[in-house]
Amino acid sequence: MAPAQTSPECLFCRFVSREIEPDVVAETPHSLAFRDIEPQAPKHVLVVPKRHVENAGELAENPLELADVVGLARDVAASEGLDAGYRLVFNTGVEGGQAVFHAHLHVLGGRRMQWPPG
Ligand code: DGP
Repeated sequence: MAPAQTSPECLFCRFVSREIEPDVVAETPHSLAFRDIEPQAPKHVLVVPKRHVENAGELAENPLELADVVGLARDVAASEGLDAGYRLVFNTGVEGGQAVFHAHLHVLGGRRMQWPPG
């Protein structure tokens, strides 16, 4: 897998390097999971690739890295006790609701999710 590359301007890269310490839940050599600062559900964790990629589409160019992110999200859901279910979301692009342009997978749970999303 490609070595981790960071972008000095990127908030989530600064979390990965621990220049800023997020509330870390779990990590692998390639992915980091931390609590969202604006939780939208009782449990809300973000899982990011340690390498700087802008969005989920770019992340998909490296299937092993994508699988690592999704696998860590699954493990976080289990460790957070989300046995009844949870939602995984990649907001992608401005119209997709993406505000931070370092790919991140939202893990949301602890309440019944609605559909369609807003
Ligand atoms: P998105 O809209 O998909 O780009 O989600 C960005 C998420 O990042 C949003 O749910 C809030 C979260 N976030 C923004 N700034 C911070 C921060 O400083 N710390 C943490 N833990 N989360 C942040």
